[in-house]
Amino acid sequence: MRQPPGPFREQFWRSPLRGPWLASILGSALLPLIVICALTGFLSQAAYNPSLGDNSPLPGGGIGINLYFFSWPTSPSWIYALTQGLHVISGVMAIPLLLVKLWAAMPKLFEWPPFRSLARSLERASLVLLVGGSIFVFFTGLGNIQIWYPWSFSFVPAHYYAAFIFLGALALHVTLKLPVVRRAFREEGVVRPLRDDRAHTRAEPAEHGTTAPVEPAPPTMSRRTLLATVAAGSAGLGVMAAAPVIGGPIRELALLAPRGQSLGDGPNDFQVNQTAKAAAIRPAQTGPDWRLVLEGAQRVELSREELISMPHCTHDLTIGCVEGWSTTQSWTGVRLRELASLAGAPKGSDVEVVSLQRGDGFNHAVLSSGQIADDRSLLAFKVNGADLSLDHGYPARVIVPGAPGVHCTKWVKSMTFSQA
Ligand SMILES: Nc1nc2c(c(=O)[nH]1)N[C@H]1C(S)=C(S)[C@@H](COP(=O)(O)O)O[C@H]1N2
Ligand SMILES: [Mo]
Repeated sequence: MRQPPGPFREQFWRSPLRGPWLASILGSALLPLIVICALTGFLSQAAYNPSLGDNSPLPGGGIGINLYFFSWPTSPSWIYALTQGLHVISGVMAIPLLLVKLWAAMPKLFEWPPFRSLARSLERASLVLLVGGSIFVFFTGLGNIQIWYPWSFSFVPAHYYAAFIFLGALALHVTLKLPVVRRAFREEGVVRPLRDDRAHTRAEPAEHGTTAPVEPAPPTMSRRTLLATVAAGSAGLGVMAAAPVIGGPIRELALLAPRGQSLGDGPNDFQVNQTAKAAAIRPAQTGPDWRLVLEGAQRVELSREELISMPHCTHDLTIGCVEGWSTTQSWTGVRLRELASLAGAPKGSDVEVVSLQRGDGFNHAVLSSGQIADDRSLLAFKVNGADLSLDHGYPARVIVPGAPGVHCTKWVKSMTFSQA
């Protein structure tokens, strides 16, 4: 086959920075972030308690690939805020590294001839899954935290199953490239190339099958400038992603978070996921006619006054949202355990909580017996000493320590206790 012109010729790729060492250092920096992101991603799935009711965000509960094998804990109460925060922070921090890694590997995309041997062809096919999978997983993840869905498929299953493809291809890639990394670090040193300023920057030896250029251009920057720029970008994004997790005054640094604005006022002035308006909650539904319906061995209806007159308590609890923000507030309400016994719930019951809100998947959730049993799990009617605002779930909302925010149902209408 005649070699086509342009990028299909080795001479086209001239950056003196490209080569096995650069690929190795970028890969080594990227790998820990991806490992953290993957582990916390799978934990997020477990946190939904997917075996309860229709809690699983995956169709059919996970079609065979369900890594859920333990009951999500309620302690520490910020566990989900932490794991999901790490998922979003590590994922966002990986993006600049990933982009530069793709740039560094670009000549591979145009290697000619495309079919040299079966082994090489299989490796290249796996690169399609690696590159395509990584772009897909990071792009959809970024879209989700921006609440921006420029696609018509369902986010969670697509993001979840694509992660398997990406991670499978990555495992193969790491295995195949380990000798290359070893050799690059042995020959160039792990950090030695960082000592060279621009004047001393030399291309790595051009060898067939590597990304080191055969006709290097003069350097326009040193490797350390390139890596420092990427590291600064990664760290900057990390701070912006960590700000809404940590909260407090540094929340202002959450320049990437679309929910960075404050909603509500006074004691209710903290992050809102979906406003009452967006959830189409009508004032009449939350007025004096509102009743909380409890179903267990018996059916009990409570007005808000009756709910408030029950024994209640106050706890500082964290809402951790899947989108990577969290907020800790002081919640007052009746223990779920108390409501379970009032309804005559059978021992070991789960509870399905249903909202006044209609439609979307946010309007109900199933909580486990372990979550009900925790003394801090509340049907809250106050926050920070004031009545809940309509946006935070007035007349009453669930708050469960350690649970994903999405299970802390607002505008609760009914709670049905039943044995799993
Ligand atoms: N009925 C209802 N409850 C809901 C939601 C919702 O959209 N509708 N959003 C959930 C999500 S995803 C989160 S993170 C928390 C956020 O609670 P907040 O809006 O009071 O901060 O509420 C949860 N409860
Ligand atoms: Mo959320």
